[in-house]
Amino acid sequence: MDERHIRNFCIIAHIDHGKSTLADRLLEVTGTISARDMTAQVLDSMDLEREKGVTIKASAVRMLYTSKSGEPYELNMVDTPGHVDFTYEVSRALNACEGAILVVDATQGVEAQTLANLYLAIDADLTLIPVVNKIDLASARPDEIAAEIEHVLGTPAEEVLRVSAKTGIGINVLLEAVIERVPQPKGDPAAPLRALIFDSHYDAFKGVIAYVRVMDGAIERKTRLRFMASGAETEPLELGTFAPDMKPADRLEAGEVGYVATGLKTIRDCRVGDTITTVERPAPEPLPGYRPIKPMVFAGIYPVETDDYHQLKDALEKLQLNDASLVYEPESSQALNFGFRCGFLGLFHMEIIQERLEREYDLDLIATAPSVEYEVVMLTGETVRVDSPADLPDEGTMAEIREPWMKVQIFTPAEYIGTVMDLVINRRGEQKEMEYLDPKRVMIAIDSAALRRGST
Ligand SMILES: Nc1nc2c(ncn2[C@@H]2O[C@H](COP(=O)(O)OP(=O)(O)OP(=O)(O)O)[C@@H](O)[C@H]2O)c(=O)[nH]1
Ligand SMILES: [Mg+2]
Repeated sequence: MDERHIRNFCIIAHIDHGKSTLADRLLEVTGTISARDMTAQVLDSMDLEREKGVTIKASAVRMLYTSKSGEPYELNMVDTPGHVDFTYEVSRALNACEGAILVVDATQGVEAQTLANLYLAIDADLTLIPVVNKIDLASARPDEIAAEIEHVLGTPAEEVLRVSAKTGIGINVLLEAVIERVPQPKGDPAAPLRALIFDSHYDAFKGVIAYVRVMDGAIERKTRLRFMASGAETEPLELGTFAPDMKPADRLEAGEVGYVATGLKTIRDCRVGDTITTVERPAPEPLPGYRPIKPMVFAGIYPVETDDYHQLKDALEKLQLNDASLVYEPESSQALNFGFRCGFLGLFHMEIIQERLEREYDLDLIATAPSVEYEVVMLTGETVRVDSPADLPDEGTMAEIREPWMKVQIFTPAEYIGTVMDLVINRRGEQKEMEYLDPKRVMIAIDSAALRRGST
């Protein structure tokens, strides 16, 4: 479709503010999913997501919509997770879009991940559409929350949309706002192909499936493709869009989002963040790609049965395709034999990875106690980083051991200052600054240890 009629946007918010439910309503109003096939949070398709009631994976889906003025539009939407441990999913999704719907719960207001995700979206230069959700609830404070959004974002409170993702109030107005406010994609359809891989998964028959946003040019079946970073070449087995299941198509054009079934069985050949171009007319420069992620929590993962080591290795490789924030390297321990040292974004991320490995790859695993990365200054003056107790140098050779500290800003109603400060001190925090934002709200800046003493 012509880029003038394409809009690419994602939905971002703090955890549980109603992103996936809002996505449900958009899918319903656009007729992408019929009322009969609709379930609550339909894009949370993984068993784990449904059991825990949280989104873990970002999901992309294409919707067709005819605007009030009668024009046909193609809307590519990405629903993102709100939990801080899955923030890498959000940051990658943002690079596939020109706009973001920022959802704020009308009973909760602006929270930590609202701000964190907002800053990511501003960094990625996206147009924001702030929305107050859950206005159907008796305890909703839409006017107050809209004023709060005006305060952090600068969008006048009257331009902040008000919706109920549960009952469907305000959804049509929101769709029109997406078309009006989100800019069209600005790729060059005539230029050599450049498509950004923002996610992927492994399919036993079709090999690595790359989720792509086509920036310039077009992908067609029977064109030979090249992965610019890895240098691998392949002819795609299938192309298509997410509807929300994979639906084959003949062509993906500049501005569009979809998938390429690469047929590649070697996982290293197709990496998230790489740029796809054609062999015949390669693009001179790849797209910027992604910043590598910095893991915060480390643990060893070992198979219960030593014989399952190779199966675990294979499983980690495949899972990493679907979760680019997982890092791992081989490790051995006297007690547990051969396994892997894995890095995670947080304890919840660690729990999810372990569960996914056990369920999706049918493995029995043991995980060691999680720890953080320490910096050891040696007597020689050299600094080494240690993320496993087994790698700690001899005591006599170390001058100092440093642990990770965080700079934290806490926003709280003034009446909770006492309780919050108790918590801070409990976690070895040091207060650096306290500022009244208004007579009722306070910002406390602290430096704090990343882990509580005794928690590892
Ligand atoms: N009353 C009411 N409840 C809502 C509304 N929107 C969402 N909810 C409820 O809020 C809870 C969280 O909704 P989700 O859509 O899963 O929230 P989310 O932002 O996708 O959550 P994560 O993806 O885990 O960050 C669910 O119990 C929804 O039913 C709304 O407009 N009104
Ligand atoms: Mg969700």
